Amino acid sequence: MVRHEARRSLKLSADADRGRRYDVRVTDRLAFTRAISQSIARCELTHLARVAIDVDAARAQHAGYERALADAGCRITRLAADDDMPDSVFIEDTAVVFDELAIVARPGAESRRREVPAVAAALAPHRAVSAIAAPGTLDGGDVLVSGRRVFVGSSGRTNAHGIAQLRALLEPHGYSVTAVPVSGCLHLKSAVCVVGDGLLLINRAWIDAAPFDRLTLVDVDPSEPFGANALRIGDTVIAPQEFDRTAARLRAHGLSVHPVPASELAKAEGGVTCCSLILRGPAKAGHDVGKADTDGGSVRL
Ligand code: CIR
Repeated sequence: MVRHEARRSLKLSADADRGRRYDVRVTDRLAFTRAISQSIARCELTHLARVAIDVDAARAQHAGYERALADAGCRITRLAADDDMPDSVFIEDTAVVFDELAIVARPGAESRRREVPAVAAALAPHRAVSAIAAPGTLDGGDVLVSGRRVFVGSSGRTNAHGIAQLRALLEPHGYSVTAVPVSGCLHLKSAVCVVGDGLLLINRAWIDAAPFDRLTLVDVDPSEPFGANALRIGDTVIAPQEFDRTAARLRAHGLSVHPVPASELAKAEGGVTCCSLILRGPAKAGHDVGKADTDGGSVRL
């Protein structure tokens, strides 16, 4: 199957009825997403004032995001959530996945630690799973990977123990781990994200660019400070449609930008990287993590 045909079939799959299983297609990426909790109004907030979130609008935008993931070649599994997980949709923070292993995080916000077990269970069929342990804390939003270089934010959510544990897990696999102080924003990836091979999108007002030597930096438009959070999948960069000036800068670098509406979850301090965990490599043949989406299980789109 040629690639555009694979993408088309994936899109059709994503548009199919919820809960309907589809055949394993030609794809080299899995994306785990998680449902938006009915209790998202009680989400953690650090830098923003609380404003009302329209849950239906947020879910519609999230569905559009999942379609963008499918268009980029991902096979999607959406995990279920519950009222005791207001921030469940921000699945990125619960784990970091490498080709060699998955590392289950220990989120810095205590309210978010109950999100972790279901994610660990979903990843277990695909990777050897290690975990950050107390007193370590680590949010996946603080971990940026560029080739074998891993940058980890030292932030309000990720502490020195978490960083040391991450380093100990990754160095045997040939990764370098560099700690980067984060103070002006929630996570490292609020301020800087990978958008291409050796190419970062950055808001230098929020992060010191010095650690990112030997990488090419694209600056966000100064009027769009939240624009640095973009999700690169293969040749596509999924980015909030609200930040069209920054998108123009990415396109000027030859990148293909897929804009998605992301304004509702932005009120919960979430961006586009936060809403998925992307794994390279096909699922194990015959493996099935799909189930109902209302009982703590998951549903494949
Ligand atoms: C939180 O504060 O944990 C959530 N309200 C937002 C998390 C966003 N996640 C991310 O940037 N990786």
